[in-house]
Amino acid sequence: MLTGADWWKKAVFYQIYPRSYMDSDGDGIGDLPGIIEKLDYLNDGTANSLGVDAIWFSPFFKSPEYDYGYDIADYCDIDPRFGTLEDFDRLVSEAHRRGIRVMLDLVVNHSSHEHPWFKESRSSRDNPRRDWYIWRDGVGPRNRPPNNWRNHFFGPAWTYDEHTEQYYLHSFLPQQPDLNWFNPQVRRAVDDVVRFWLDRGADGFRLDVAHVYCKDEQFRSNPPFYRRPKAAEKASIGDLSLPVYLFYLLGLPELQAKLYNQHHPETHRVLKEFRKTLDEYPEKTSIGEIVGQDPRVTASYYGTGNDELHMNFYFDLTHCRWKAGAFRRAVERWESLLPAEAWPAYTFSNHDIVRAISRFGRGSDSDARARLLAMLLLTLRGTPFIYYGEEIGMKELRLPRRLLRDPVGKKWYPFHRGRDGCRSPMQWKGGHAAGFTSGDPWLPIGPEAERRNVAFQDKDPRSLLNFYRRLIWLRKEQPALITGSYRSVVEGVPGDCYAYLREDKGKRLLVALNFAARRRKLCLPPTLEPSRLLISTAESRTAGEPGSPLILDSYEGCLLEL
Ligand code: TEU
Repeated sequence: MLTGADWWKKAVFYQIYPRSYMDSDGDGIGDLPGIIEKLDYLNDGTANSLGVDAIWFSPFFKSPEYDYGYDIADYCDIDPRFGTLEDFDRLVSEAHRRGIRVMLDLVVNHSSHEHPWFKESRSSRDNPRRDWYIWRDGVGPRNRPPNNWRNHFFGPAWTYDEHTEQYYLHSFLPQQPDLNWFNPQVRRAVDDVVRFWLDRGADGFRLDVAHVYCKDEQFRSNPPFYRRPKAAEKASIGDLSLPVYLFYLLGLPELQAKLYNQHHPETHRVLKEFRKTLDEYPEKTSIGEIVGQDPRVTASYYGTGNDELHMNFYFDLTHCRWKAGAFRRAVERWESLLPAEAWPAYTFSNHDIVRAISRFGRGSDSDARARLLAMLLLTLRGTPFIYYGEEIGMKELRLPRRLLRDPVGKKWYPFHRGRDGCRSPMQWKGGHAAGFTSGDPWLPIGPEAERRNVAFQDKDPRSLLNFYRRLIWLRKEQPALITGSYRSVVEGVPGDCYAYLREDKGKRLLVALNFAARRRKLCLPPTLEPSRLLISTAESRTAGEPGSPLILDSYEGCLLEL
C-alpha cells in the first residue's frame, strides 16, 4: 500500500458506481460483496491486474434513491441493497490487503427528505431540528417562493410544505433538502459522520458539490444569466465544447447567474474545519467536486496554504474540444492558477457526464482517441481518476425515454438524456448481462459488450485494458511522472499535437500526443531529442529507438525518455 502523508499524490484512483459494478446475489443491482470479488482485478500486486491504488465509491449508504444514493437517509449505515456494515468492514480490509485505499462519497450539502433529521425538522416550526434545514416564509399575497433560485437539475429550489406552511430549500431534487451549514449543530453532526467512517478505516472523502454548502444569508435573488459577472479566466470559446459553453453562458438549466447560492465565503471556513478533522488522522485525503465557471474560484478550494481540500477536480479538461491546443491551454491555465503547493487531479469521466470515449470519440476513431486520453490522463502532473469501464472502452448507453431511471434525463429528454448512459453495468465477459449479474440488470448493458469486456480484452495483448495496465504499472516506476514538474513544449511541435516534459532530479520524460487523424512530424530542438521510447499507444511501435525526427502515427501518443 502506498504510505506516507502524500500517498494520494502517487496514487491512481478508480471510481466505482456501486449499483453497476458487480452483483453477487442476482437482484440486478451491484453490491459490496460483488465489489470484493473484483478487487484482484483492480490490484493483485502484479502487472496482470489494473494496478489502481485507491477507489472512490459513489454512495452506498441508506437511501430511497430518488437520486440513486446522492440522497442519503442514514449517513452511518449501508443500504441493504448493497450490503451491511460487516460487508463494508470486509471491503476495507480486503482492499487494504491489496494496497487499495478506500474513499467515500460525502454528500452533505443535502440529505434525503427521508433522513430522520429532516423528518424532525419538518414536523413543526419549533422542533429543535427545525433550523438544521433552510426554511423560509413565502412572499407576497400569493405566497411565492422566497426568491428566484432554481435548483441545479430543473425547477425552483424551493418546495412548499403544507404542514408547517413554509418553504424549504433544495439545490437539487425536492427529495434532497439542503442542510443549514450556518447551524453549528449541523457541522458537529457531519463531523461525527466523518469521524465514524475514518474510525472504520476509510482513507478519505470525495465531497459532493462542496461549493454549494453555504448560501447568501439575505437570500437575495440571482441576477439573470446575461448580467453575470465576467469570469476573466474562463476558457475561451474555442477551447470548450459548444454545448458546455452554452451551458455556462446561459446559466442552464436555470437561466440565471448563480451568484448567491454557491461559492459563499463561509464554505471555505467549513472546509478548513473539515480539513482539521482529517488531519487528526494519519494519511487521509479529500477531493472536492467543485463546479464553477471560473477556474480561479475552483482553485480557491485548496485554501490558503493548503488548509482546505487536498485535491479538486478540474472539469475544464473534461469539456475541451478535441483540439491539442485546447487541452494544452486548459492544463496550462490550471497549472498557472494553482497555488504552489496545490496538487492537481484530473479525470475524463464520471457518473454525471457522457463517457469520454463517446464524448470525444468519432466513429472508428473512438478507440484510438480513448488510448490517447489514457496516456494524457496518466502522464499529466496530478492524480488521475479513472471511471469504471473506461479501461475497457465502455461506451455511452443510449436509452429511450421509457427506460430512463435518472430524474434529470426523464425531465430533459430528448435534449439531455440524463446520466443513465454512463452508469450501465460493468462489462466483465460475453453472454448474459456481460457477467454483471445472473438476474436482470437494473440498467441495460452498454453497446458492443461482446468485445468491450474484461475477459475478451484480457486475452488480447493489444487491447485497451492491457494498455491501461502497462501504463499504470510503468507509471509506478517513473518518479518523474509522479513528482516531476510539468512544462509544455511548443517549439517544433505541430498545432494538432500536444507535447510536454515531466522532469524530476535530472530525469526527463517527454510526452508527445498527436490529436490528428493523420501522421505528424515533430522537429524537436536538439536539447529535447528523445533517446528511448518507454511506451506508445500504437502497438505497431516497439519500445526502444524513438527515431528522429519523431513521427507520430494518427492519434498516436508516445512516452519517451530524454
Ligand atoms: O453533482 C453535482 C452537479 O452539479 C451535477 O450533478 C450536474 O448538475 C448534473 O450532472 C447535471 O446533469 C453531484 C453528483 O455528482 C450528482 O450525481 C448528484 O446528482 C448531485 O451532486 C446531487 O447530489
